Amino acid sequence: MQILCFDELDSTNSYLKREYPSLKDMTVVVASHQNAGKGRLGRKWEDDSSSLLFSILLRDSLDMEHAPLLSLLSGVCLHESLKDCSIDSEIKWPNDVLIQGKKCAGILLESVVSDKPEALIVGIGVNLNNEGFQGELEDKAASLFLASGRKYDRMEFLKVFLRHFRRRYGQFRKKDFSFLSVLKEHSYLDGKEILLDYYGENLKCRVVSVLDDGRLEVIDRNGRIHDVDSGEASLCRNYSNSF
Ligand code: BT5
Repeated sequence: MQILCFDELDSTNSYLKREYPSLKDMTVVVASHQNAGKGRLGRKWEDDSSSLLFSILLRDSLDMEHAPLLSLLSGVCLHESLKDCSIDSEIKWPNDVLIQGKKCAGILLESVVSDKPEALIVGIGVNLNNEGFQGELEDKAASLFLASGRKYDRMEFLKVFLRHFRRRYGQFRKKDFSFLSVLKEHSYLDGKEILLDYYGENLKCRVVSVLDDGRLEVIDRNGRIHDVDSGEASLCRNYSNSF
């Protein structure tokens, strides 16, 4: 597994999108800082140089049918890595990891497709040693340091994560999706009221649970059940008022 390290990049995902033709399956790119870190749907990923920011390139034997599950798989591996640091976390479908309800990690899964699928890129930002957050993130973000009072070595934490990822991705390739049971057990959204962007419509609903296939089962205000996958729906926000 080749690990490429940079002091600064625009975005580790963007780097792999540009450079993947010359790189091997499972190449990992790490940056100490990103000047154009990306979240999903054009959103930004902020860092103050105290985070772990990396992307993994997947090129061989791509399973595009199950590819969206890789975001959930990565969330489970982050949860397991935090557990190794004695930090409890929950996984917020489809791509966040939370410590005491605050986001400490986000996952951005991107694909490169031309005539055929060329690459999948799993990008992950983990707030490691942040001593605080500003503005919009002040009350919403967590870091491992804020949770534990300890500072973490970026490469050590990456190694822990990659150990979990290699094992889980090996299982995934054999169609063993047992990571989903960990997700179900540590799912943040169960029972919560949320607003989903569902085929362009805002759907106010209550989460029932994550299903065995990784979809999210929700119930709308008319009592109708919907099983949504992350490609069909994105979470607008938690909706605090009951409906
Ligand atoms: C994500 O998007 O959570 C995916 C983030 C992926 C970041 C990694 S870093 C390495 C790789 N290279 C990249 O360029 N990206 C990946 P989303 O679910 O859209 O969440 C974005 C939202 O999270 C923002 O709109 C903010 O509200 C919040 N946010 C931004 N920075 C944050 C941070 N450091 N900690 C917690 N929340 C943050």
